[in-house]
Amino acid sequence: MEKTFLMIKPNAVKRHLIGKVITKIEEKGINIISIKYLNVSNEQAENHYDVHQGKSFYNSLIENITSGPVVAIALRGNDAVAIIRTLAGSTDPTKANPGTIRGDYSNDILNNIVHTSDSVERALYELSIYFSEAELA
Ligand code: FUP
Repeated sequence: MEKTFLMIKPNAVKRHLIGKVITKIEEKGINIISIKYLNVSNEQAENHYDVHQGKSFYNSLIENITSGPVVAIALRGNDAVAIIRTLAGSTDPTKANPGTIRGDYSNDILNNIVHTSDSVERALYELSIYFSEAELA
């Protein structure tokens, strides 16, 4: 069993898409082990997007993710990291397939509905930014 991390971003929360995103996850058979509605602090945002520091879109990313409440979700399942990446769809809205979260709900690379971890190691790191060990047991 793998753990992974998914965040429903502020723009998607404002658009009332929480239920639709969670429905796709549940219908796929990946289990929620912990879930939080929260405002991301600047420190959490900087840790979350550490790999993008220095890139042209870094400041927009930080501003975006701290612009309103998000839903942070810890998930577990067989091959959960890859399955949730595929369910999220391509980062590029012109390539995200219909049926995926981004394919169905996003036409904008920045307001792309969800963040998902891209490896098992990265998932554990990102989960630790938003959840305590006890919350992930
Ligand atoms: P993903 O793992 O699919 O969320 O995508 P990346 O890690 O490549 O990008 C992280 C975030 O940066 C994405 F949510 C969108 C944003 N981004 C841009 O705004 N512009 C770009 O050119 C690339 C990424």
